[in-house]
Amino acid sequence: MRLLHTSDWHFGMPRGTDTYEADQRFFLQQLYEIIASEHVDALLLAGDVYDSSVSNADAIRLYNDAMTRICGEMHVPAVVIAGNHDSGARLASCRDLLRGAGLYVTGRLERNVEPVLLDGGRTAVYALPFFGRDEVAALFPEHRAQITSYEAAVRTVCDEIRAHMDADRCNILLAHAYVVGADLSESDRAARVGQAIAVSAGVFDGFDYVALGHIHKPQRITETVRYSGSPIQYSFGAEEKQIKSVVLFDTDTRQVRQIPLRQLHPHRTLTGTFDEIMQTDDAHDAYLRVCLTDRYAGPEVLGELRERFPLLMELAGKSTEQTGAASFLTTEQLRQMDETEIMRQFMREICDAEPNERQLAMFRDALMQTQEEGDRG
Ligand SMILES: [Mn+2]
Repeated sequence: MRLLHTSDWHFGMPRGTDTYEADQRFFLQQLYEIIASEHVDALLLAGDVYDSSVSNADAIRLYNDAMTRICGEMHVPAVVIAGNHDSGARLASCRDLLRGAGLYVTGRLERNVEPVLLDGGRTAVYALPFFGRDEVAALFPEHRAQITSYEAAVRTVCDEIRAHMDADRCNILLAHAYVVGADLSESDRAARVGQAIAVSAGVFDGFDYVALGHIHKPQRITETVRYSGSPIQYSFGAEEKQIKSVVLFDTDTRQVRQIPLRQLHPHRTLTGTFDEIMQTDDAHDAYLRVCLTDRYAGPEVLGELRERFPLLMELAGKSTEQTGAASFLTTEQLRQMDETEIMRQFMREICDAEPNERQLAMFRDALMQTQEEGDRG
């Protein structure tokens, strides 16, 4: 059978004062076409359906429309897990009822992971939502002493599945996790801060295909472990160059194929003098950030640029250093910063101010707690 792997839809993600809804609808249209033209038998959605655990009405409508179309009208079953951005309880509401409609949602980790059986029982999908180390320790009290790291927690869960798995089936694992060595983008900042929950790919040994979510760049980790990546470019920098895609996995041939997705509005950075940038004539459809080399990033300049480029999202000029306005970090820079530096940078970008001592102390407390508990960072 043919499984389509996707993740990190992030419905409801803000884009300045606007949203990505038009981009997300454009993606869904392509998804429906791919499901039909590639004769997809089931959809695997590896978490971060929503951008926020308190998703707004527009985001919920988008998810509702997608699942109604895929499961209800196209009669293609979908297996969905909650990511760290989702509220597992909300996502899995009415889950028993929805199974009857071909929508299999897992919001919370359970000790006995019952697989979703497809293709007359020839394919088994084990669906693991994002979980914390403490949850695993509570579910497996007899292993509590060994669960000293997040990786040990994930291994405990996978060992339990492997112990009950039927080797005659094609065994698929659906999970939301950060695998050591995965290549990050700027929209993965949460993952970078959550280094404490990184696991090695070896914990997923034994499955025929591991459909991962969490990291937004599509990438192959091993022969069988893969990130589909987000369907949409959600940040500037490295993500501008990524060709977003969904992954087709054939359970009979075990072949994997990436199917590229078009972007309604690609992210793009233009660097140059004001005149050079005003003369760029192929950037009208792009979400833009502009770095001026010869002018200050004042309101008049912004107004002029906006008139020519209505989708301008970020502007930096000569004065950036002094005013603390929008700053741009490469993934490489992000990698070299520690958590507190990333937080400082975040405050500068979002609040236009340095964090005070009280905020820094709160952040350190929260960070320490996260690292101790291996909690959702
Ligand atoms: Mn994500």
